[in-house]
Amino acid sequence: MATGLTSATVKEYGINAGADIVGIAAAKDFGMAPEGFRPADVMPKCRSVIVLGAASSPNVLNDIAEYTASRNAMLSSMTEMSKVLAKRIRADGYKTKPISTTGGKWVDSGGRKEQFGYISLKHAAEIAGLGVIGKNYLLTNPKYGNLLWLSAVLTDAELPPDEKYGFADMCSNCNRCVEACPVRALDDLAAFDKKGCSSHFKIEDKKLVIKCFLCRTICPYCLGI
Ligand code: B12
Repeated sequence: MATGLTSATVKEYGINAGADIVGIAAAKDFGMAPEGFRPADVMPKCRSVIVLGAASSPNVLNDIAEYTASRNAMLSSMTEMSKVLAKRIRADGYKTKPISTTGGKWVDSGGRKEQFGYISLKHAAEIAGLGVIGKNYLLTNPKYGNLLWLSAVLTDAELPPDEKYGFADMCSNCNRCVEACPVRALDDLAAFDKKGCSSHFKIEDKKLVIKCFLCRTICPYCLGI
C-alpha cells in the first residue's frame, strides 16, 4: 500500500542514492515537449518526474582522457542512482520507471535511424528547478554550473513540484559558446547539429573518447553563476 510520500523524503532518498541535487517536476508541465517524449508517453500514469544531478569535478576539464573517463563513470553512476531511487520509492508502494542516461528509442530521421533519450533530461531538470538551459544547450545550475550530469525517475506519486529557477536572461549578449563551437552546432538550437557534435566522439582502441567539450568550458558559468 502507498505511504504518504513527501518531497523532502524523496529528495533525501535521492541524496542518499548519491545525487548532489534533486528536483521535482509535475508530469503535466511537459506539454511543450514533442509528442513521444513526454513523461506520460513513457509511463502512462506518471504524475511526477524526479530529476537527479551530480557534478563532475572541475579538475577533469584540462585533459581529454580524464574528462572521458569521468564522463563514462558519471553516466554509469547516474543510471545506478536512478535505479536505487526507483527501487526505494517502489518500496513505499508507488510505481516507478528509472530513466537511464544512455537508454532511449530509435527514431527514423531523414532516412536513417537516430537514437534519442526517452525524455530530454535537461528540459526535465529545467522544469524541476535545477537551473536554466543556456545558449550552449546545457542545463546550468547556480552552484554546479554546467557540470551536472543528469538522470531521472518517473513515478505515479503526486509530489509538489519545485519552482523553476528564475534567471530569464542568463546568457544575455554573451555568444562565446556559439562562436567557439568547432562545428557551429549551436548557431541555431532548433537545428542543433547532432552529427557535427558527434564527430567529436571517437572510438579509439574500442573505447569512446570525447574530443570536445568546449561548450562547457568556454561558458562564463561553467563552474557556477
Ligand atoms: C543524444 C544525446 C546527445 C547527442 C545530441 C545532443 C543534442 N543536443 O541533441 C550528442 C552525441 C551530439 C550529444 C552531445 C553532448 N551531450 Co548529450 N545527450 C544526449 C542524450 C543521451 C539524449 C538527448 C535526447 O535525445 N533528448 C530527447 C530529444 C527529443 O530532445 P532534444 O533533441 O534535445 O529536444 C529538442 C526538441 O525536441 C525540444 N524538446 C525536447 N524535449 C522537450 C521538453 C520540453 C519541456 C520542451 C519545452 C522542449 C523539448 O527541444 C529541443 C529543441 O527543439 C541526453 C540524455 C537525455 N536523455 O536527455 C544527453 C545529454 C543531453 N548530453 C549531455 C552532455 C553533457 C553532452 C555533451 C556536453 C558531451 C560532451 N561532449 O562532453 C555534448 C554537448 C552537446 C550540447 N551542447 O548540447 C548531458 C547534458 C547535461 C547538462 N548539464 O545539460 C545529458 C543530459 C546526459 C546526462 N545524462 O547528463 N548528446
